[in-house]
Amino acid sequence: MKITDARIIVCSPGRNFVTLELVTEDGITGLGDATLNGRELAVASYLTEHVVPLIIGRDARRIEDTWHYLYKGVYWRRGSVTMTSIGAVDMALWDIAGKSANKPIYQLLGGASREAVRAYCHANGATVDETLQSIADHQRQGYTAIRAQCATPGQPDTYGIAKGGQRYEPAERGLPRETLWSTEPYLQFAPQLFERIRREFGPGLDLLHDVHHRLRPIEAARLGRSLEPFHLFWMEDPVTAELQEGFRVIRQHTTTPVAVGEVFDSIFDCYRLIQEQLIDYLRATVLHGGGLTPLRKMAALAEMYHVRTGCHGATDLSPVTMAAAVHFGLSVHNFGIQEHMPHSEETDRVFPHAYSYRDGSLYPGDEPGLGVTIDEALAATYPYQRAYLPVARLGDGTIHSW
Ligand code: GCO
Ligand code: MG
Repeated sequence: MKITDARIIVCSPGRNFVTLELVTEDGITGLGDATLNGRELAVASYLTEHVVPLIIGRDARRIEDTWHYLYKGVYWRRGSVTMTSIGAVDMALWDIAGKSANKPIYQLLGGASREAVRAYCHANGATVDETLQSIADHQRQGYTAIRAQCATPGQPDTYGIAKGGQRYEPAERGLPRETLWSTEPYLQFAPQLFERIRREFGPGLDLLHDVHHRLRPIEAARLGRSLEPFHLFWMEDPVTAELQEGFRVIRQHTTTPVAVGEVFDSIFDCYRLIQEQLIDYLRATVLHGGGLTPLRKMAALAEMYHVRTGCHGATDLSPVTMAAAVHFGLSVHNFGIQEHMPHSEETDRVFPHAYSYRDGSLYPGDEPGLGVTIDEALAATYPYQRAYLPVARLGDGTIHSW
């Protein structure tokens, strides 16, 4: 089953997406998400200039071989642009495999290990009261696991807070916005926030929190310890993900569970963290982790160490990645939870999909393959618009991790 055509579709229905469409000689199409937030055109060009010429004429059924051909063949291995490109090809090949077998992809991955893919949502607010309100609203929508973020008093630009009642979307059109970050007020405020949340909502609700790579190891250890009375489901990205030793410092001081991995691009980012039992949840995602093929291997290693999955699921991953994550989460034994940040209506109209949300969980639907299509005519009405994630500075002007 030869690949005869490959097209890259760049569109911006509310935010930018890059999509790879592969076509086989018998007319089956496969979709892969290729979106790398803030660096979209680098991936589009990598695919167009360097990957498409390599995959035309290849057998679409040779998923494992194609993955290694693109990974080992590049010589300059890894890096987010390379791995996002390989992830897009891998996803599209699995989509084709599912369609040619006339089965949803989870049926090719060992079948369902559970009835549904439990999802967590985002509740955020400029004040504690707004955050409490947002949690209550999401509980009414059926979520039983909720990520809570709140602006630290005096820091309106705190990570994760939506502006003026809009839905939260970190990338903004134009050049990057500069935000202000101050660690000490945050460390004092976070336990107060979770103390209020537990008081209002009781012990039953699963609570998550994203630190977004902002702390030094000993600061993260202090945060984890101060949050222990409120028994979080996880504390996410407490230190920068590349500082693996930092997780050892955190572990020495606190039992608050730790999640990391949304910026990981291979098993080499996480095998030590897993084997040394320094993390509890692996958040690598199908796309930026290089596709379903390597993500299943990461999950298999994690399973041996009782580390569970928790795939990144922000809106900068298109519905194609979200579908792949739902199929993966339904099938993999050590699934933990799936992030669910619903896409805008514009995005959902461009990418009609079979997966759906109901009562706190995601379901893949019965369509063969990933179960996502792209309305290309509609996509063409939303041309790419340059957008960046914000950057952060400390009060004295020093650049900090955003
Ligand atoms: C999350 C993430 C996102 C990232 C975004 C960057 O946990 O959902 O931290 O909100 O900021 O994906 O592109
Ligand atoms: Mg995060």
